[in-house]
Amino acid sequence: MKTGKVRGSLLLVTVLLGTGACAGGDGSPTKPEGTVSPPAVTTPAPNSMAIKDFDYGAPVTVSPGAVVTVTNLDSARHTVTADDGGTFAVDVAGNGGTATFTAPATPGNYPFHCTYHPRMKGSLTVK
Ligand SMILES: [Cu+2]
Repeated sequence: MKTGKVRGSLLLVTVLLGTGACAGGDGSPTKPEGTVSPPAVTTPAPNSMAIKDFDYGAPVTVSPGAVVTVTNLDSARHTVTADDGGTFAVDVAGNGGTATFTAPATPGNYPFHCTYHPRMKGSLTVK
């Protein structure tokens, strides 16, 4: 008897919005349509980040003082701890646990890490 944890069916919507009128010339690769990739990494909602596979994902940009929601999709517990030690620090339980912290009021770039897994590095931009 299995209790499947069915989550993440709303992840598909964000993916579809990514290909629009990109007039840039940065050479971003275009995925062929019809290729169904697993819902592994998606763009998180504003003021939120998701930890998955011991990875914080893309750098997150928030407004000064914003409340940032962290979701931990791993089974292991993680933290989001500012490298300076005091600006912000939050402990996030595994298996879909969430926590929030308040972004710094001063614009800037704030690198952070996981205290349990020091090789985990992330970056928060406040502007
Ligand atoms: Cu960790």
